Amino acid sequence: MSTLAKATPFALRSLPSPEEWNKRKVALISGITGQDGSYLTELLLDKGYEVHGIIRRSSSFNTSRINHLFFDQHERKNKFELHHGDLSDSTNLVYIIAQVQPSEIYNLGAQSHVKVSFDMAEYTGDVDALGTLRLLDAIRTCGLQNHVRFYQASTSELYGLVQSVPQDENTPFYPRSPYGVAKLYAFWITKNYREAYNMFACNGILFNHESPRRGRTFVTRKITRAVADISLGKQACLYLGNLDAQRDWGHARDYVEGMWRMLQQDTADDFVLATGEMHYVREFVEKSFKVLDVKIEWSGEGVDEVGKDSQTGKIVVRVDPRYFRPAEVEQLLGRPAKAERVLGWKRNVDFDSLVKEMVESDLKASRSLIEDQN
Ligand code: NDP
Ligand code: GDR
Repeated sequence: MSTLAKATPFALRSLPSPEEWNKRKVALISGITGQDGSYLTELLLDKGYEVHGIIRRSSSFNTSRINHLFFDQHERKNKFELHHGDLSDSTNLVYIIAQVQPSEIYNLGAQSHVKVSFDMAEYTGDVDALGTLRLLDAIRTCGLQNHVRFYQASTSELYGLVQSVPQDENTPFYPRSPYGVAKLYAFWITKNYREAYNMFACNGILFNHESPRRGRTFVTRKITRAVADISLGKQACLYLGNLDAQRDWGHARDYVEGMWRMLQQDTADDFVLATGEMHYVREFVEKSFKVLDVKIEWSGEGVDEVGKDSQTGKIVVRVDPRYFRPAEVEQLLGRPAKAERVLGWKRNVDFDSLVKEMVESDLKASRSLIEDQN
């Protein structure tokens, strides 16, 4: 097919049946440079997919999480391509979809930081809410609404203010941040396009998932980096916000497997992915220090609460109200029974193993930085 014909945005040519189209295994990922995008790319390449990613232009490199996949191409032939784009640019999305002709689209791109969304509410709404609409409409503009399978990165932040735990597909939503509200729109527009246009569009309602590739300002990675740096004498103290928040933390690698499974079903649906276990932020701190044999003793209350190294008596954790949020989500605990039953999905990595992997990875990175400087 000529390049021009391939790039024709409207369905001017006859398409194969959706079944035939789907056999091609061509995936397009927005947010490919993020934590989940990198694990999902690995998974799909392993499964023999041709993978395309939308990448934002940046003045500095933003591909650190996927660089190894480029290098890999010298060893192992895989089909992996990046396209400059942005969820705020409709025309660009139409053009990319027309060029790539994907059989599956994973919409992982987002301003994904809850606290930042209070500072950048309009931008978060534009990218996380309208960005999803733009992508769905780009699929329709290309005439691929009955051919492309669409995954939307929905979130446990939709539950927000706790009404009941555990939370599952039937629990009502009550988002507590501009991020949560934007994702609420994205959830419903995905469902609406499924019902209105018979699109194969799924929401994965994913509870927190972490890894050594987690962004550095999310609480788990902030903790594991600090624990590594404190143990090496590079940092004195870790400053955190709400230590009493509870989260259901899993490993990102397990969760991208669930995303893929959702798009392999006969019918599109929405699924919760979670571990079914909940821990306090404070517990994540304790476990992280424990990996390095440091026991934390807590004293004080509220903003005066501190965590001391029980052996040395040094204060290694303090509360800084700067990290409090205008409205907080106190408790998230998922019930992944539907995903387990229908998708055959199950998390493999437990809480202790997740914490250990993250601390050890940050320790290794921090040590090699010292060696580089010497
Ligand atoms: P990250 O923050 O690690 O990655 C976000 C990705 O989105 C990055 O690739 C980023 O690009 C890209 N992005 C940001 N803004 C835009 C934009 N305007 N146009 C195109 N791309 C953009 O998030 P995660 O990988 O952790 O999460 C993936 C998705 O899943 C997100 O939508 C998040 O909201 C959602 N989610 C995450 C959960 C988690 O616990 N991790 C739980 C539930 C949902 P760049 O690298 O250039 O910044
Ligand atoms: P969350 O993750 O808001 O759940 O969103 P984050 O790790 O930012 O916060 C988890 C909890 O920890 C508390 N907390 C702190 N958080 C940060 N970032 N920094 C701190 O210093 C700190 N101290 C305490 C927070 O108040 C909160 O209660 C993540 C993102 O990946 C979203 O994109 C995703 O949708 C949800 O998980 C599910």
